Amino acid sequence: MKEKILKLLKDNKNEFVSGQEISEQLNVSRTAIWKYINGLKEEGYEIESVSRKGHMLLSTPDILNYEEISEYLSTQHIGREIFYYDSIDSTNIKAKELVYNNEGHGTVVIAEEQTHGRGRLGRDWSSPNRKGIWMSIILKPQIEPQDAAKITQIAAAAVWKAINQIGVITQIKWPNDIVLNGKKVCGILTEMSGELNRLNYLVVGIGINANIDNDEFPKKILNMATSLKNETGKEINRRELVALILNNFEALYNKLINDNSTEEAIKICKENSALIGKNVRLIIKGEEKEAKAIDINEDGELIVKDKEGNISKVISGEVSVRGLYGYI
Ligand code: BT5
Repeated sequence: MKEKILKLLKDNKNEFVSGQEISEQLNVSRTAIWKYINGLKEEGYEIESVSRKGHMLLSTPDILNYEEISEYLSTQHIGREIFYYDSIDSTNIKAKELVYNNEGHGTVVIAEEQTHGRGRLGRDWSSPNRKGIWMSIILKPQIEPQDAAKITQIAAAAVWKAINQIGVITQIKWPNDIVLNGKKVCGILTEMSGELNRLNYLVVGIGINANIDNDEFPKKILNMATSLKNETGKEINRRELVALILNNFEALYNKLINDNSTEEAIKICKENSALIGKNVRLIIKGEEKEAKAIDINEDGELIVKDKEGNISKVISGEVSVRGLYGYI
């Protein structure tokens, strides 16, 4: 109901909508309307309420709840259920809890701030309040556990496409980063629960530095991290970007599930790769190896060639990839 009232106010922005009209159109009591309007005000919606005139929406807050995102959303399943939090430890952790409470495929968890945002291999992910997009998607696909890596490539391609749709051209640094001007603007953390040959569920965590200013990054990552706003000088519309990512993700994900095809996603990852053609350092469990990145195969694995000319596949799980002299 809250969503419907908000839509009515949005359809009549800067005009009063009377309590009577809301009550008749949505078949809800005047007392209930007050309750919903007060709830909206608490969330940061600026609404002027005048007796005998009604309610007028003056401004909407920059928040990532379902009501704001759904305006741009064209998916069937992904993001049709959104759990929205002001501040939580980690959206990936919350998503896993929700799966245990039977939350289904396509549910998305979004937080304005994470107090313990997580990267891969136990690393930290800095997630300042209202400055980025910190979200996790719950998936229950019928795929083999070894295909889970493809999902990270699909997510990377979806993010790349979405950022491209808002006019910014980035690069994808296999397996899980999006970079802009040589610095990281997005990281992806795919976590899986399953047995040897059966996948129970996946949680795809996506973190995007949208509007973070330089002084809001921890000092130790300033040399490798940046935000879309920092690089473009423009404030990013986070709700549009969230929806674009989910729209693209669902389309690419459906191709995997329905046609067993990763073609489009891998094409995006290859054509916009920050690594292919470059000499890189592969860091696996503390050991470093130098190689040239030459391709990404249809399973989402990186193909590299070592100094002796041997070609091998790198599987994403345990590896960090770095440039010879720095982050890329
Ligand atoms: C990642 O790990 O890049 C995966 C990040 C996933 C974050 C999302 S946010 C929503 C969801 N909920 C979570 O708790 N996590 C996911 P990795 O490749 O391991 O990179 C982590 C490293 O990136 C850290 O060790 C830092 O050096 C650096 N880093 C930390 N915060 C950053 C930020 N905001 N921007 C860029 N780099 C960052």
